[in-house]
Amino acid sequence: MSDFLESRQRALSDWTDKAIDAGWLHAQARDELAAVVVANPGDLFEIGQRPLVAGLFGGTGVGKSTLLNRLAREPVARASAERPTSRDITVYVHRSVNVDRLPEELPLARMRTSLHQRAEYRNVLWVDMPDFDSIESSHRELVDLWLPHLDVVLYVVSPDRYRDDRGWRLLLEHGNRHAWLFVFNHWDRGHPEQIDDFRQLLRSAGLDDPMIFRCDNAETGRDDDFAELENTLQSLAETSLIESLDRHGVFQRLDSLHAVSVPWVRPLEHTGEAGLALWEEHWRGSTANLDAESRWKIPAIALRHAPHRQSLLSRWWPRRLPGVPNIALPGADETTSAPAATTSPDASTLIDAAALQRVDESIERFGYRLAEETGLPHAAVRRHLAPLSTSLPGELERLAALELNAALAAPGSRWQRLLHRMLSLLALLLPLAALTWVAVRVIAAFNAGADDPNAYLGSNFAVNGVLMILLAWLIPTFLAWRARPSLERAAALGLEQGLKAATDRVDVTVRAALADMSTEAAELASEYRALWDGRSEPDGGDVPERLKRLLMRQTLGSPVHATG
Ligand SMILES: Nc1nc2c(ncn2[C@@H]2O[C@H](COP(=O)(O)OP(=O)(O)OP(=O)(O)O)[C@@H](O)[C@H]2O)c(=O)[nH]1
Ligand SMILES: [Mg+2]
Repeated sequence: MSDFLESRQRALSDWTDKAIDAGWLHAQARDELAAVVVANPGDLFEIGQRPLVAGLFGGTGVGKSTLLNRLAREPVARASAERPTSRDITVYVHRSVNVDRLPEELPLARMRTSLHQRAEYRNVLWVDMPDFDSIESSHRELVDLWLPHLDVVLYVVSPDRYRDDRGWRLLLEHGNRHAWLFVFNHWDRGHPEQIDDFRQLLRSAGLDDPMIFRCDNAETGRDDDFAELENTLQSLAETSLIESLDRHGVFQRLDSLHAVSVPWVRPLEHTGEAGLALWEEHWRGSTANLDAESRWKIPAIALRHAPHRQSLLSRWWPRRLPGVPNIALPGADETTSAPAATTSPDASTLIDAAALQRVDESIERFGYRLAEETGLPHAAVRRHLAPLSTSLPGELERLAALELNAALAAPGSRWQRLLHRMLSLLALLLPLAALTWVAVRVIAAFNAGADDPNAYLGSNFAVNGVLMILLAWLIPTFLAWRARPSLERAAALGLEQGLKAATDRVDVTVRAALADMSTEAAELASEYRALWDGRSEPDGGDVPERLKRLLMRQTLGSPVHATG
């Protein structure tokens, strides 16, 4: 059973390391886990049959060693009026029991072993401990080291010591890890009301019907419960009861591991929705600011991208609309990229260094808010969001440049571009037609002039002809010039679209990072839950009736697996 506990502890420790490395857990979690006492009686023996480990526990001078000597019927432990008397652990055990497998943390130098051959205690290993309330701190340390290894704690009190504070604290602290028997020593000086009072106290601690044995070790002849105590201990030393106690102890220790670790898992659950809702709200505010800060730059940047209007006469049939500058795309291969940029990409779009910094700061601020408002560990949040500050800038610049290039490559609406082309065509065809007509008239007049000199054309025709050709060119050219789509407006539109595309991309990327974070957290949480799968504490029905009286109430049907 303790191997099972050990493997669970190791698995939990691996999980903890993983969660710490991923930033989901603070580094102190390792220490918190290490501080959970998982030592148990099974650690003292080889796997298989083992005796019941019963320890005498109590304040100084309550008569623990005297009681052990009485049980052993021989002076195995030093008992005296000197305070404190016992400085070391006395182990009283049957010769047949192998106690070689002591855990490293138990100091062998501070243990005396007394072997016996008494058949009635064959299955009980007695441990006489020093006083827990000693002025000697080493006594308390020894008690703390041995206590987890006890199946049954015989809490020994005396008439003047049963309300002891420290003993009470230890009882509440370790209550659910052991079976408890209570010995009211010095009964020769005790009063029945004290027993009732003590019983009442134990009830309030969670033991409904505690077993209290009155013992008069001075053997003054007063009626006591020593024989009953002996019988009870011998009956508890049955293999099935020891196994049951063993199982109970292991589950209680698992419960402690669970109790210390379960709060770590809470932030891992439901990370998704809270994060998304907060991001939506946060990014709405950030885009509004970014928009307000960027919009005023549009006219100036657009003007830089629009070439100065060419003169009316410079071109009348552009193969390509004039002056479309290709913005170099960030990240594009130099050799394959579009013709060299007329301006640097940084200044060409609204996504300049300042805007990128704003975005970066906004994501960083969001990380802090997320951690603060949802309780998510900031280290984990940062691990998922931080890479965006390297991957996003290039991508945003590229997107903005792409949108601007696209807008500049096709300025104006389709109809506007068609009208411009038709007018440009007319500006070519109409003067040609006028010229042809004038030429035909000139040739015809020249032919007729051979017979009739009056047939030659006069200066009036010359003036009118020139005027007609001029008008045939001027009117459509002027209209085509007017109808030409504005590159400045196209640039402004492209800049706006670039800004929107960039902010949309930030939104999508952060959402993806949050989704990744959420998946990672959910996987960790489910790995944690899997650690406790198949673990169920014996409920009240599984604990033998004889043991129930000795166990603290809250340990039965503990809420351990409800949360696991
Ligand atoms: N009258 C009377 N004296 C007792 C009884 N039990 C123990 N004593 C005496 O109480 C004194 C202390 O007993 P110990 O057995 O040394 O007490 P302890 O609890 O082991 O003390 P530490 O080892 O110091 O923790 C001794 O002088 C015992 O003889 C009892 O039931 N009645
Ligand atoms: Mg003693």
